[in-house]
Amino acid sequence: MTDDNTTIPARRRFLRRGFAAAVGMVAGHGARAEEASPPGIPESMKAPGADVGSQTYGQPSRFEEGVIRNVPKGLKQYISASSRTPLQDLDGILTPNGLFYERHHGGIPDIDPAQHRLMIHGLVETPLILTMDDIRRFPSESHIYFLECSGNPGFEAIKGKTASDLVGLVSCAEWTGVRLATVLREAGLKPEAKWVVAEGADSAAMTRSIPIEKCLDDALLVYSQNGERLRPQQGYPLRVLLPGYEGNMSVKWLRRLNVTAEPAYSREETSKYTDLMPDGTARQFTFVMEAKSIVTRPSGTQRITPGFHEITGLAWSGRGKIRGVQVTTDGGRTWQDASLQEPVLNRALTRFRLPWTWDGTSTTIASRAIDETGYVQPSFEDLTAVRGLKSFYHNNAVVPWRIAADGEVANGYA
Ligand SMILES: Nc1nc2c(c(=O)[nH]1)N[C@H]1C(S)=C(S)[C@@H](COP(=O)(O)O)O[C@H]1N2
Ligand SMILES: [Mo]
Repeated sequence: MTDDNTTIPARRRFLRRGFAAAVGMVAGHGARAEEASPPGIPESMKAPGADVGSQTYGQPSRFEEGVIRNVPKGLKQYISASSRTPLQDLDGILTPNGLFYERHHGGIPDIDPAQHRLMIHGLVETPLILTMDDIRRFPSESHIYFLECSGNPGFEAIKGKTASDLVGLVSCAEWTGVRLATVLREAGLKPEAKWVVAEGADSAAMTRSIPIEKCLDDALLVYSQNGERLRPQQGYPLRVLLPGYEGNMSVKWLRRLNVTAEPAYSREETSKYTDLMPDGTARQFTFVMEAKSIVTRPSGTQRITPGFHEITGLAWSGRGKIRGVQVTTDGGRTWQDASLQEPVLNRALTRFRLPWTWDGTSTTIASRAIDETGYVQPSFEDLTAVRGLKSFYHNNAVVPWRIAADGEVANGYA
């Protein structure tokens, strides 16, 4: 291979010189960058690379070290804390395990699976205490589902800067485990059984009541996520996964299932995770996460230049599949259908895309999701007209991004 500039058309030569000069200004390595650029031979081709197994558990490229979970400032207390998925940096629909959002109320416990037990008792014929080996002997299933915290974001928290600040408490994974129904049938449900109260083995003793219909439908006891065992942050070695329901009910570090006739009325279903309405009453047991979407690119703090851009983002619904996503590029005057990436899965994140040419004038872009029930994601005005401003949970409003004439993208609410 030769590095003969005379064979390159004049225009490309100009671009190469321009690029090298720009790099040179920043890094002072213009000449070396130019040598490494095609058709030159980069250093990576001149000597063998790192050995196999140099990372026995693989890590992303060192150049991706900025793609990390976002821990809200001011909430950085380990007892009750959260971290958000960097949605604006990810492609596709699956969240890598190291970037899956975290929300925990009592720190992350360190549990030895050999010591861990799951007790099933209450309104059952045969109370059971199961080891992790017992649980893995049941027939298993794998499904791709999203998980979303119902405080994503709270009603007052729409002032965030990035897509992650605004709705980073949602992620999506392939979950493997056993149907909760299978394990409950093994214990034998008594006819009065109406609720199953799940309890976590963390210092928060997170306790949530799950209606029996959900337990006998698609509820899972999960031990693996994206092919490997759950991470400690996600409930290792065992968690509940309730597809489409608010994340809080998917109890992590699961140690107990108490089958009851009544809900437990625990802290997380009375003082928290209820929705105060304008008339002073509260909605309780608001389980399902309604349809929602967000444009992840271009999105807050990014900067675009005039010309072609693919608008892309994520949509999801706790009620089933996404039927469509509409995108506005003119502040809501007109809406166009985005294309949906196959497969469009039940209660999973769905990737949407719309080709767009930005003319360089300031505007606002946004997406709205429509799910298979026909429900349309509301604007914040429409949502608060019904729900008022005293609510905290279940804000599924449209997220607008304002694009300034200089290409800076910012939160359209702020
Ligand atoms: N035992 C236990 N389970 C829990 C929690 C907890 O603090 N303790 N947090 C809940 C909340 S509020 C959410 S949103 C999800 C978060 O799951 P993740 O951290 O795997 O994303 O777990 C739920 N399950
Ligand atoms: Mo949550």
